[in-house]
Amino acid sequence: MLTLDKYLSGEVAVIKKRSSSEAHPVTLVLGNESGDLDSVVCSVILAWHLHSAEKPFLPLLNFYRNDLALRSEVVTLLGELQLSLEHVLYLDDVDAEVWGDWSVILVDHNLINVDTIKFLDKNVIEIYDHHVLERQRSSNVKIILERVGSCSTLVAEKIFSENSNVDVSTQFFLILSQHCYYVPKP
Ligand SMILES: [Mn+2]
Repeated sequence: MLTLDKYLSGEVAVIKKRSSSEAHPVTLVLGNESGDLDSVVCSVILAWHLHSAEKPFLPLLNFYRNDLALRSEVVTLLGELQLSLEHVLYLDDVDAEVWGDWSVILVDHNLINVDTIKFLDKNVIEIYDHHVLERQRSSNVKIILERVGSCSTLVAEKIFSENSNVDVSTQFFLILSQHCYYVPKP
């Protein structure tokens, strides 16, 4: 089993390189344009969880690479867990020609609103979200939408039910993300 650390530090760069040069389709896991901790964690961990050598998945962060530094809660948590997002995809990497037929899973939003990547909306196959539904339901798109405090709760439920061997730092990543958005009832 590929740990999250190994996936992010090695595997992601390999898939990225291969997929940019030839016809090697990838499924993208895309968070929302605020790029908050919930979106980043869901996109990174769900891509890691679904990835296999035969069917590659990559996280696509919905902002530019240089703007990661502005997301202090993401940077702090990555530092604590010694994880790097150097090799994942950002808006800088968008290539409409190569990505034209790539499938997309949306996390933490349910409609692509950013102009640069609007062409990907027709490729959405699955959605995990906790916001109000902005798109028409269709039989081609599987939608998991619950009005919970954070999308990472939905992703955590899926991952923990499908993999009982999630390593400790990945568990922390998921659990801390949920904690950031947990609003206690008054
Ligand atoms: Mn969220």
